[in-house]
Amino acid sequence: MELARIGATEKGGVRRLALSDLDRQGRELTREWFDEAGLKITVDRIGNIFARRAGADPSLPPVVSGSHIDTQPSGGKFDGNYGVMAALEVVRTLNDTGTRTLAPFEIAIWTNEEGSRFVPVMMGSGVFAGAFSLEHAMTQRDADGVSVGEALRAIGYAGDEFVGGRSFAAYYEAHIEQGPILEDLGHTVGVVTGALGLRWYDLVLSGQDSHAGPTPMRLRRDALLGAARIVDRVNQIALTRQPGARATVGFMQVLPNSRNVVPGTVRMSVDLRHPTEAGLDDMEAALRTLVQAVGEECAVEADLNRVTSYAPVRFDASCIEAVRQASERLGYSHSDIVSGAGHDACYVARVAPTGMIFVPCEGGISHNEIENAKPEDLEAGCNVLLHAVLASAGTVD
Ligand code: HGY
Ligand code: MN
Ligand code: MN
Repeated sequence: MELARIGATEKGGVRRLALSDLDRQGRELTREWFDEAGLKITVDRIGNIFARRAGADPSLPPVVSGSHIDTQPSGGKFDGNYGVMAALEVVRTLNDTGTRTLAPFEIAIWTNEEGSRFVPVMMGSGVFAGAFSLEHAMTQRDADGVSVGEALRAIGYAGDEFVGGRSFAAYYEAHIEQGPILEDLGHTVGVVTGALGLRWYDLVLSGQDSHAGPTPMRLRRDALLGAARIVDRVNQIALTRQPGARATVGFMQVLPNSRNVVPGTVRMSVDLRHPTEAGLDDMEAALRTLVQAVGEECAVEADLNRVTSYAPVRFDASCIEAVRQASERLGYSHSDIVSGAGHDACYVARVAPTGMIFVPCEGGISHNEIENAKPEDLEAGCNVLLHAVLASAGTVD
């Protein structure tokens, strides 16, 4: 709740865009808490923060847990932030109980998970896992033309540490489900087995600006008409591939955006998700076909570019089992679940045994300022995280 005050919005949400000064303030506040907990902090070149608690055997690879503190423009208090706070709660509990783990334990805060201000999504964890290069990430620009490198330096988080190149004994991420499944089942814990694959596209439709009055309908090259047809047909791509497929147009710029000008240009996003790679290929083929058809129907040029993607993810069997065992031992109702959302865990899974713990959120609503979760569910997630971490890190008397 204290962290949620940084970037707090009127409606009780949080707007703390990646690499903004609010992100800096959030990083500073969590570092204060990490310092109080006696953790040793390092920052890598893409701004990922790692806060280390010593283990009895410092030579062992650490068990790591964390998430992100950057939010959507109209985000909630819990998306990402909960996972970082849960990892901090694990450290505080280990400190309070004087528990020594055999392996070191680290909290991770990953840079720019949301991919809203800067594409690609899950940027810090993606560089760490080698999904794309540091240079590729650093040169990406936001809508105002500010680069990741400039923004990182402006907030003082262009760290010294090399990005990645080290493995973890295990990585666990606690996160709200951001969908309705656990709440509908009345279950407290989601044992996350994997995540949908994702493909993001930028689409530019180029027609011709013209006067809304004298221009005959037959002569128009209306980019917004094309965009409207594409939005509907993108939706159909998912509706005809249920239950696994998801398709969304979330971003659109209409130019010149004047009520009496036929719009000549539209810039828009397309977000496709599916549980299988073959499913994503099929959806992408359908997208390319429909964009081509609409271009012809509306006499507009269509420039479609895939800007980021990752394959469907399967988490590590031993991490999944550790989460399930902990839920059983603690007496929490639980069910296996595949994540519809992307998470830093999706990239970390490429370089370390990885698992996730979901807890319900109210009405399954997220990426919305009203996002909410019950303290008892958040506590349950922390408890499962603590026991999964102990199972992987081992303890010494
Ligand atoms: O897009 C996602 O799934 C995540 O919220 N970044
Ligand atoms: Mn998230
Ligand atoms: Mn999110």
